[in-house]
Amino acid sequence: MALHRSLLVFAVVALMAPAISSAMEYVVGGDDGWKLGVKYDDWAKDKQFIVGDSLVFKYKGGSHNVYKVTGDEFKSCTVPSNNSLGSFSGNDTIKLATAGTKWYICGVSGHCDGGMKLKIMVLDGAPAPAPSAASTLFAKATSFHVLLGVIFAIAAVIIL
Ligand SMILES: [Cu+2]
Repeated sequence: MALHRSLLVFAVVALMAPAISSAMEYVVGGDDGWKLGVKYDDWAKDKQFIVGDSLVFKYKGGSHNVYKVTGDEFKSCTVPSNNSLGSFSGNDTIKLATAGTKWYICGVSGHCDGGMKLKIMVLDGAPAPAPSAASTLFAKATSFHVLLGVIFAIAAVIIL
């Protein structure tokens, strides 16, 4: 009986572990990447960014860039005189180190006004339980862990 219970516990842990321990890496804009003509509000709205996650800005090198800006600079599309993010390669990874609202824009003339601006909210620690928690959990779980969890759950049910 103790063995069966431990199998169930293992199944639950296998399903939940990725959501607890794995930092996520988000490609900004998904398959579209970082370019003109993408609604980044829409892309960001169903995502929960947690401290330790990363954003990856993908674009054709030289065509765009990424500046981390303040809320005011975001609103007015003001490009700061120096870029805290360093160089631009077209595959720029930015680690979300602190909680709070973060703003990013493209510094190429006209691009921010053209929609290349991203505003996200970064949360401290694991997300609070919410109606969408199950879908978030599922999205965060790798298929390997899901498979592992399902196998152990089925095994536990058969044995019991
Ligand atoms: Cu641009």
